[in-house]
This record gives sequence, C-alpha cells and structure tokens, in this order.
Amino acid sequence: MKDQNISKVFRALDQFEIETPSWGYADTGTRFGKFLQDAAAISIEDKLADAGQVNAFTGCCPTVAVHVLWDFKKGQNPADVVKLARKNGVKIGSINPNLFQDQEYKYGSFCNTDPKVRQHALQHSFDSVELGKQVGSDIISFWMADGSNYPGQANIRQRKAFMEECFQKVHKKLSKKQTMVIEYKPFEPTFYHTDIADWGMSYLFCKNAGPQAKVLVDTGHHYGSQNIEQIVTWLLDENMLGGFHFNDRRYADDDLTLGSIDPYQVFRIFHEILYFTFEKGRAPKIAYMIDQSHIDKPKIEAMLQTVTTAQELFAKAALVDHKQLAVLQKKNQQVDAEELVRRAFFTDVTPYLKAWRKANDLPVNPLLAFRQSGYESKVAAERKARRIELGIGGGSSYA
Ligand code: PSV
Ligand code: MN
Repeated sequence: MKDQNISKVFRALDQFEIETPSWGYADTGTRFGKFLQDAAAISIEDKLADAGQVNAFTGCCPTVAVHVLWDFKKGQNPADVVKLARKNGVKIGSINPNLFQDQEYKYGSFCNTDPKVRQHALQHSFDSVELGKQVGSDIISFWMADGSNYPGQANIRQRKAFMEECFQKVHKKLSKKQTMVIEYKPFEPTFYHTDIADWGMSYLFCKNAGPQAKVLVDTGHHYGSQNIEQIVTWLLDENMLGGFHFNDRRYADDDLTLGSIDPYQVFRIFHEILYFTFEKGRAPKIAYMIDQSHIDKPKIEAMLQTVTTAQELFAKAALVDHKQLAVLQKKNQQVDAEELVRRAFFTDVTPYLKAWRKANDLPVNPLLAFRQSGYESKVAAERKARRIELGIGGGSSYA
C-alpha cells in the first residue's frame, strides 16, 4: 500500500459524514403504486432504529433527515424524538417542511395566489424552523413543488415575488446557528413551469433571503447531460453551496442508489470539492445528504450500499494530486491532466477503506456484517405482525 495514498484516504474519510433520510427506510413507491416490504419502517421509532444500524456499521451517518409531516405526529413532543434518536446512536439532522401534500397546495404554496394558502405554508415553515431549534438541528431544507402545468395558467413573475417574500420572512426566523437550504428541480410534480427550476433561481432566492440561505443540489434534479460539477464549483466559489441530496438517475429524478448508473459523475463532484479545498486551504461546510427511494431494494442494505459507495468515491477523489494537476492545467497539458484525474478514479481504494474501517473499529465489510447480524429478519417478523395488528397494508411514509 502506498503510504501517501493511505494517509490521503484516511484524512478524507475522517472528515466525511453523510446524512440518511428517514423516508428512505419506509415503504415508498411511484405514482403507480407501492411495493411493500416486511422489514420497511412503519414509525419514526423504526426509522431511527434503522438509521442507527446504518451508522453503527459505517461510522459516518450520525444524523437523520426528517420530513415534518411524515415523521412528527400532531402533539408529539420533539424532545422524545431527540431522545429516541440518541438511544439509537444518531441525531436529528435536516428538517424538511412539507409544502406539497396538503389539498390547499393544488396551485402552489408560497406562490399561491390565495394569501391564506401562502400564510398556511409560511406558518408551517415557521413551525419547522422552531422544530429545528427544539431538536438541535442546524439545517432547514426547502423543496418547493410549486409550478404550473399549462402555458398561460400562471403569472410567473408574480409567483417569483411571492416566493421571494416568503423566503425573506422565513430567514428572519432563523437562529444564528441555522442555515436554510433551497433546493431546485426542473420539473415534477408540475410539467410546464416550476417556480424554482434551476440553480440560478435558487441562488437568487437565497441571495435575496439573507446570508444564512444557501443552495441545495439534488443530483437528480437536472436536465440530462447537465454539467453538475460545474454548478457545484461555481456555488463553492460564491460561498453559496449549502448541501447535497445524493442519488443517481438514468432518465429524470429516478432516486436510484448513488453511483449505480454513473459513479464518475459523483467522483467529479467530489473532485471539484476537494480541489477547491486544496486551493483555498480549507474545507467548505457542506451538508452531504442522501435522498433516495428504494422501491424494490431492501431499505437498509440499499442505504449501506449508498454510504459505502459515497465513501469509496470520496476516497478516490482524494487521491488526485492537486499540485500536479494545477501545473498541468497551467501548461494546458490536457491529456496528462485528464489522465491524472482518471487514474485516481480507476484506483482500487478497497484496501484503504478496509484499513480505515479497521482503524476505526468498524466492520471491514459493512453490508456483510449487517447481513450476518440478523437485524433485518428480526424486524421483518416484528413489523409484519405489527402491521396486521394495526390493520395497515404496508409501512406508510406518513406514519
Ligand atoms: C423532491 O423530489 C425531493 O428531492 C425533495 O428533496 C423532497 O424533500 C424529497 O424529494 C422527498 O422524497
Ligand atoms: Mn431532494
């Protein structure tokens, strides 16, 4: 093992943490239906227990993203959820308000022409900011489903003004510690226009909201072939990158397992982040999060696959010789510069990852160790029985 490589990988992995989403442990589906799994989480208790497993086997997922309406029942004491998370060795991470599910949002939330609906959406956002303060979470994460389906249907400029005003109001409620991140998405659920369709729109809303607002890049939320790493680099340079929702895709927002289709894409993103870190001499504060929906894969195994793939690609990106790359770029040695980056990508980092896991008292193969633990079959039996008792056909995301 090259000593230089091993220390680069260790340094990179020591600082790499990635948040898993509560909704990734529950049954999810497409608009055509849900396929149910006996082991899927039913309640917030189950979701936090499952997230605790992923953290225990990988050592790098200490926080769990929550979706307010799906995870917090009315009247639930947030302190109990904090305790529950702690019991499972994790903490509550980003808070995701839900501004797309209620019937009143048929024509939008922050952009709705009805002031009562805008107020309803704002109140939920304020409550979510408060919830973040109560559970000690620093990130409040906005994804807006607002948009329209037909040309002529909506006053796009007026909606932009409504959205801007609402984000400014939310920003005023943040504590000094909190950051609000604003996610963009070109289409879905609406298919003509989306009110925050790309990173430029998100950037502008953040700038106009205040200094604690940053852009969130969901890797699935781009048009095919878009250069995501360039967007990431620009946002880094502008100090406007708040975080990521990682997933992979073949066609649209497919929410497939990270790196399953195009691992080089993820590598290139990590490469730009680590190159920035090298040039600036400091690591940017970025919230790495996963946003995937494993419709037909076992949930915890899929999450372990995702997390270990993220570690692997981050480790590969850490192998790039940045000093050398800067020299080659300056001299326009295009082939050599490309080869330098490609060689890092094609390096087998498995031995370094194993060494890092050993050094951190973690199982060298998290997926295998999880399988051997028997956790999945144990919870499958218990959750199946509970579903029958509760009279529910399957684990619901809204539990
Ligand atoms: C929307 O597609 C999205 O990416 C947002 O982040 C939501 O919070 C999440 O998916 C819900 O699954
Ligand atoms: Mn997302």
